This record gives sequence, C-alpha cells and structure tokens, in this order.
Amino acid sequence: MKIVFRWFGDDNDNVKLEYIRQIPGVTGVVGALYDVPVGEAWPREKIEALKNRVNGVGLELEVIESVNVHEYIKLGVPSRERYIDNYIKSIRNLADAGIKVICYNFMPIFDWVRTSLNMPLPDGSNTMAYDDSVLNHLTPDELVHRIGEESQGFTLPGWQPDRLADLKKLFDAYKDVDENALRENLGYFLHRIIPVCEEVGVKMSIHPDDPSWSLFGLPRIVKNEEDIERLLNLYDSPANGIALCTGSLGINRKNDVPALIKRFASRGRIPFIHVRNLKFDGEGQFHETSHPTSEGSFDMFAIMKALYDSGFDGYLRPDHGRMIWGEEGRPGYGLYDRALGVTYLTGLWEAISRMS
Ligand SMILES: [Mn+2]
Repeated sequence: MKIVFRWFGDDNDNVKLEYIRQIPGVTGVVGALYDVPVGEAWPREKIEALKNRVNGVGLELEVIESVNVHEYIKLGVPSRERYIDNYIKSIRNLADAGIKVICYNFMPIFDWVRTSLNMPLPDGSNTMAYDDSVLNHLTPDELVHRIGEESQGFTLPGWQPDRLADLKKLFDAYKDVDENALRENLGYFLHRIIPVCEEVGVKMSIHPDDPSWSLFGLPRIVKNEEDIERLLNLYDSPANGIALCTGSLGINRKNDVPALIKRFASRGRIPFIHVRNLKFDGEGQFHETSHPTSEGSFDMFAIMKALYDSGFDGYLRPDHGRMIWGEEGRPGYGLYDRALGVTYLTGLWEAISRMS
C-alpha cells in the first residue's frame, strides 16, 4: 500500500507541496491539471512539468484525480467520439509520465454535493455537511450559487464554471437518460478506453456517486454493491476498477463498507481508496469529521482491517478533513486535519499488520 495526498498545484492550493513531503508515511501526491478544459487532451509538456515539480521535492506522482469525462460521453451522443479520442490521448500521455491510476467519475452534471462547506463544530473547527431537506428546497442554480459563495474563492473540483455553464440545457439533455442508458454509455466508454489502459499499464478507477443516491432526479449508477458489480462486469479487466470512497458509499447506511472492500479488493479491483469518516445527523443528513472511529459513525479499524485482509496493495489517500487550527483554504482539503488522518490511518495499519 502507498499513502498519497491530494494536491491541487502551486497556483491552486494553500497547502505547499514541501509541507506534504513532511507528513510521515506519505510517498506521493494525487495531482491533476486544472487548466485543461473538460474534454480536451492533457498535453504531454504540462504533465511532465507537474511530474517534475512533484518529483523535485521527493514525492511521486502516480495517481491522477480526476480526468473528467465530458458530458457528451455520459449522454452518449454521436459527438462523444472526439472526446473519447481525446481521453485516450490523455491516458497515453499520462502513462508515458509514469501514471499508474486514473480516477474519474460518471456522475451527470454534478460531481460531489454538499449543502454546507463550512459548518461550525462545537470545538471551533468547521467542516462540510449535507442535508437532504436543505437540498430539496434548492434549485440546481441555487445550489451552484451556494457552493460558489462558500468555496473560499477556490474553484472546487467538479464545480468548474465551464462544466456548469448552462444548467437548464444540461438538465434537458438528460431527460431521456435513465440509469440503464447511462450505464450503457459508460460501457461504451470503457470498451473504447480499457484496452488502451491494458496496453499502457494504467488502471482506471471510478469514484462512487457522492452522496450515493439520485439528486434532482438525475441518474446515478455507482451507489452500492449491485451497481459496482454491474460496472465491473461492463468490462472484465483489472484496468476497470473503482476508487472506493468510504465516505461516499458509507453515507448510505445500507452499504456495508468493510464488506464492499473485502469483496472488491480481494478481486484486485480497488486500485485506489479514499478513506474518511463522517457522522450521521439524521436521515439523509451528515457532517464530515476527523478520521478516528471515536469522532464519527464509521468503524475505521474495520475498514483498515478489511483492506489489510484483502491484501490491498493500491494507493490510499486520506479524504476530506475539517478546517482546524485557524487554517483557511480549500474546503475539505486543508493540511492539518488530513495530516492527522494520515498519521491515524498509518497507526491502524501498523497495529493491524503487526498483530496479524
Ligand atoms: Mn472520495
């Protein structure tokens, strides 16, 4: 297992790469190019520049999150071909730079969704939270506005303005796309890209829907065990994997996260995992906590034990943390709470491995 840490780049992150290097146990960063429009091929020179910057401080760049999928691919319209060709170019260019895992998602229009990006906690820290009853009173435009207002001036991944430019048009386009159609479009995409991934040694890992249910009536196809099974069967290859996100899947109480890990990691289909904890505040209602079991609703020991017992040898990153110690920055992605998360997860891993 390798522990990695998400980093948004020198111009795009309040966390310095040099500081990430100082977190015990972290060997690399999860990076991305943020100035390439969705759908365009990632240029070789820009990937090389990022890699050299990361390697220059003694860290690896082997995981990319995310290469976003153009809406036309998800919609399955004829013009998808050009965008799939570009995606394949990106895969080849990334593989040439030594990238091993590419994370992506297939969520229509909206990526991850929260209804608050800085909910205050009793200890003086703040965190991201979600409440179905709040979301149900928002229009898609109001949601975009709200996220924009609370984002501390950062463009959040998945909330790029170019992606959300014309919401009404996008929603109209999805009118006739149900879960089956969306899954078919994902299958088409996988049949084009996975043979290339096999050839160049890259593993695709799809991020589950976050939260793991339908929003605004849009189809969602990576919500639970049954969905994941279907997705893996769309193209049976180790290169067609999942980025198991404990938070996204665990939000749905019907999902037994340690059981999902055992089932899919033992089959070698989890090249990348996001580990975080959260606390249920009610039905369809939660806030994100620090990583330890004591602070949230998940059994983090059981999660790490499931990984260990499955022989997990992929990449693990701490997921969102709170904003603590006066830090200001990208919601969910401050340095301090995520670094504490790494230390805690590393401690669990050491204890589990030494007692096994
Ligand atoms: Mn995640």
